[in-house]
Amino acid sequence: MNINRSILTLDEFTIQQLRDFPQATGELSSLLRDIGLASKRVNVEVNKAGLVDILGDAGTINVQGEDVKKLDVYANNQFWGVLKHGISCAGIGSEEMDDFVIFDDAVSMNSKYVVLFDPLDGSGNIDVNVSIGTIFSVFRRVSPLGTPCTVEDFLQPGHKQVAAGYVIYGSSTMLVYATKRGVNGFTLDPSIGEFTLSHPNIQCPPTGKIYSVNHGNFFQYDLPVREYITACQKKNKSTGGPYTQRYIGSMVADVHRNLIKGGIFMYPGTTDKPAGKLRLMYECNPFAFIVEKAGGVATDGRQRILDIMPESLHQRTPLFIGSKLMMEELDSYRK
Ligand code: P6P
Repeated sequence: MNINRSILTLDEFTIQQLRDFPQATGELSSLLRDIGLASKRVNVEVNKAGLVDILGDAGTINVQGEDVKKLDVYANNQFWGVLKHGISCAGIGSEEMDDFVIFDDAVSMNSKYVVLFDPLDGSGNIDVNVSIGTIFSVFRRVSPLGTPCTVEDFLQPGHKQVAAGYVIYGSSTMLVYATKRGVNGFTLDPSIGEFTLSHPNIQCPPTGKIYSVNHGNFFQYDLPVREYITACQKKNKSTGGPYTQRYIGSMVADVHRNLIKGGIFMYPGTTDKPAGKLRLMYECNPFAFIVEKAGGVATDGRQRILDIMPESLHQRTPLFIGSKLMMEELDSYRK
């Protein structure tokens, strides 16, 4: 009997990957399924955020100095819970928590991975019903199994990531993750409550017509960035300009669109904030890993994002990420 397996769920896909690589222990597959479960729980609350008293500020201020909204806290706790009670994670780092958290039970201390995440990025958009997202990054720990995880397990350069991904809570809910084997996208099918493989082997188009940047900071960007942005607005037979400017103000939504359609997303440093706004460990590193695995490029304006040696959990970096040829065009303004 020919069993139809054209539409694999996330669980079936990760288990299939396990069958294809028998030497794998299954911990990473299990970790990705745990993240999928937490995402489904967050999705339920995000979808009804406008209906219950979960909106509004939780009254606390997070380490970024931003008002924390209740949904942020709820999302943070969902990922914390599944990762702590799974079999794959020795500890977590989160945008919502000042320091990393060690899982000190025996099973967790014997787990191979640590996870960094932004539980609900773009949370300022929650109240106005704009797409928001979760971003996660997975490292193999460098400290000995059987001992508590250490800060060195988290502060690894991005090219050491084992997996990275994001969930976008938008017109549909999608989970996209990358491993060394490639980038795959799963769309939540509410009829069965499962993420189903909808975007196998995602490739970032080598060029595109979309540039994403906050024009309000234009005069604070350095000259090469200002010259490139200006060029994006001009007719140009060789590059197909003028381009279209699209900027939602929610990183997951902006980068996801450019990953699928082609484009460039920029959050440059400014005169006020030379390091930019976006965080390296749980925003820029995961997206840089994903976009590079899909054939794109990600830099801080000088070096690969994935080559940056981290110094602290919440450090920021300028970010330029997207289609290879558009990134090369941007670089030509720096030379
Ligand atoms: P700005 C959301 O707060 C966020 O961290 C990213 O999701 C988004 O890309 C960026 O900030 C938007 O920042 O300064 O342009 O409003």
